[in-house]
Amino acid sequence: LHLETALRKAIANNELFLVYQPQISLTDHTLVGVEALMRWRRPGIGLVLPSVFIPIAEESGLITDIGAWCLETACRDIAQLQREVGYELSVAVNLSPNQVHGVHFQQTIERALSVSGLSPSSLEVEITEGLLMRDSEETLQILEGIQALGVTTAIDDFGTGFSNMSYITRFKVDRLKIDRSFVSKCLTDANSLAVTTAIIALAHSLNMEVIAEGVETVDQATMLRDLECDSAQGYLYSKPLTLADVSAFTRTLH
Ligand code: G
Ligand code: G
Ligand code: MN
Ligand code: NA
Repeated sequence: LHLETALRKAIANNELFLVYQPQISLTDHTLVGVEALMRWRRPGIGLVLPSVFIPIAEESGLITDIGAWCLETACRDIAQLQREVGYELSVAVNLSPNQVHGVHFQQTIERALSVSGLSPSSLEVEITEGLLMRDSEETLQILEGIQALGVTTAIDDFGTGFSNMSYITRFKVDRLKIDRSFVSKCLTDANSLAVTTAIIALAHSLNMEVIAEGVETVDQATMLRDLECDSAQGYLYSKPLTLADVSAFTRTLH
């Protein structure tokens, strides 16, 4: 409850901020996008990670306001970054299941796009398999509503959720994100390599893009490129950065 009270004040007090992790094309090594990751700097305490405060935000209902703040901030920041770098890179925002099912979710997305001026095609929302599995009809309608705006969807941590993939034949996902638990072992564990290979084949056979998460070594990146994975993110390229540092990062790639 103590933490919930503090979190309630965090938005108004500007204690929340976003960092952005670069996503790199495995074919031409350009920066294709960034994933927005939330952080909370608590006065007198220090940095609090989302694994700690997102569950509290979900249980308390604060996720609606925090999620709206995140969407709007990410869209404004990336619209500014696009003006600076002069090309269209995308931003991926993580969604909580409760946020998607909250009232006015579609308006929240529309508002973030309109106040920022960001092109809808530059916004990607990351959802979990769990969201697609529960009360599917309503969920699919909400997601199709935001896709109709031009926003794209990605399934986060793909391969770690439930094994029922029937949703994939019902809903046109734009991108799969291979969970880093497979990526980190794809050179040392035959089963992880088999799963990684299968996810890439599944994505491409359904006309989806595929990105590998948690790429830490050149050998992993080379393997993923050979498997025709489209893009990658991970400490090999960059940890999550402030907006100013992303801008500087783009100048190091050529
Ligand atoms: O960067 P990091 O270790 O902090 O992120 C951990 C996890 O927290 C991410 O995998 C992501 O699922 C979740 N997360 C980060 N930012 C957000 C956010 O803005 N909204 C939601 N719902 N989850 C987030
Ligand atoms: O949304 P998601 O759960 O995928 O968030 C990504 C998380 O993974 C963040 O917490 C981020 O800091 C972390 N991360 C990003 N790149 C790497 C990496 O190369 N290795 C490891 N171990 N963690 C990473
Ligand atoms: Mn994510
Ligand atoms: Na993930």
